[in-house]
Amino acid sequence: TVYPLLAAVAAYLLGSLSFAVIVTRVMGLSDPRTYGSKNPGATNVLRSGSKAAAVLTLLLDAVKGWLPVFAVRVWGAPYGMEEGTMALVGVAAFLGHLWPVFFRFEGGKGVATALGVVVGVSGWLGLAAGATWIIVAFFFRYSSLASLVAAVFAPVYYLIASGVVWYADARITLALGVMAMLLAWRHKDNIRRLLEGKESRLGSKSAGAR
Ligand code: NKO
Repeated sequence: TVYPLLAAVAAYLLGSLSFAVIVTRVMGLSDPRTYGSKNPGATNVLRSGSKAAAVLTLLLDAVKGWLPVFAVRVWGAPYGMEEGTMALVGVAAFLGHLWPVFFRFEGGKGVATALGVVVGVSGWLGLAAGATWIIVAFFFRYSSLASLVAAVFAPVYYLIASGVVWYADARITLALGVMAMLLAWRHKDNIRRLLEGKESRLGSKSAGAR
């Protein structure tokens, strides 16, 4: 049937809503693509000084990853959509965030949206990935490093818990792996700065990266 394809297109369009840009625009703050790391993401919005705008960006960018996965889980069955389509729409929303059709295909790094997708797959998995991010961020004070470590561990947690908490679905596993790899690739400048000791720390008053 054509339903999974329609759902994927809808998820991609939803993912294309770059909330870092939208939230800052609505709140009358400057465009995050013009300062700091230039990344339209919650971390860079935080560099504007507005915690409220950063939290709102994180929340909305996560919701757009979670909603399509959740919707397929709850309403998909009568249309023949299950795990495979959940994986598909999750990746579609993630790709929308990275390459948004509404913003000249210049999007973010996918951390918050991937978190939303992971929460949609399993609240426990989301909790584990989120806790990983928080622990790394707490000890090292680098948002990017925390994101990279959490992204590597998310598929690992999913596989470890399979057979214990659930049976790993190959398509969900693939979706997590693809998202983790694209997320890491989008952090290549961050990785270089981390290695050079030039990455900006969370809460630092410096202008940020670059
Ligand atoms: O501006 O380049 P920057 O320093 O801003 O930003 C680097 C940063 C970009 O990401 C963000 C979003 C911040 C979200 C914080 C809470 C995240 C909890 C993450 C769990 C990640 C799960 C990934 C699963 C992958 C399959 O990195």
